[in-house]
Amino acid sequence: MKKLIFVILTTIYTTSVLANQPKEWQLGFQEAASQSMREIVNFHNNLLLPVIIAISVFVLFLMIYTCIRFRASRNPIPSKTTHNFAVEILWTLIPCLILIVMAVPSFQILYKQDTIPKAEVTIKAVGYQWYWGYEYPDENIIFESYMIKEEDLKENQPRLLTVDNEIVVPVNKVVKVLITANDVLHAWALPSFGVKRDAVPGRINETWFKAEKIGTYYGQCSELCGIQHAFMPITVRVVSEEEYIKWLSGAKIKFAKEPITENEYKKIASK
Ligand SMILES: [Cu+2]
Repeated sequence: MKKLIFVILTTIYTTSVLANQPKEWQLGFQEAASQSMREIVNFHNNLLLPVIIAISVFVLFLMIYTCIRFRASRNPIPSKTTHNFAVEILWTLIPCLILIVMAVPSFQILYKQDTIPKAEVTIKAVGYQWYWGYEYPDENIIFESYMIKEEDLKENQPRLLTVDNEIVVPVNKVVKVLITANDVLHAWALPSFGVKRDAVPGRINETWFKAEKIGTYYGQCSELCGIQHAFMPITVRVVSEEEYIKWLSGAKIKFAKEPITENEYKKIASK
């Protein structure tokens, strides 16, 4: 009994502390933290799920009905019908109509995600075997982001998802992400933002998100890219505008891409 209470308590506790990462025994999506993820979740919950359940129940009913009604003892002389015009038209038309009904909202969401609003922060993510490299092209910032090994994790840092240098972005700002790779195919994916794009060597893909809540969000490389595919997580820390500016001034010195002059250093440090 004590053990059971402990398990229930730890489940509730971890749920409230780590809100934006996969949870044990999780069903469904991670909590949405952007408008586009909310739309994806609505589409799934209010349209896809009912359609899937209705079709499954209907097919199950047909199978059970056929097994009982047309079993050998009840129906000794089977029908030899091979064609039925009306039924064939129906079982072609109805699935087509269902697909069209699903396609309309689905395309709406897809095209909305594809149109990138004016970006307030731009980040370039480069996939390497096996870590992510990030650049803030407008801020002269470049750094690498490696997973922290299990034995080095601190308290509350999730296993296989925590990195040494995370991306920091301001809350409620449009962040454009330019995605590419340096060696093989990778994919930059963040479930809470509803974002997933392939990282292709020699090509730049674009995506965007606007995080609505302050917090830490976790994602992973989502393209089988080699032996350490599972060990190149993505961590995004969403912070307030002031905190972001503070982080920027530190990062501009720590992660400077082009060497900065003494004057520039003083200017950044004074902020
Ligand atoms: Cu990868």
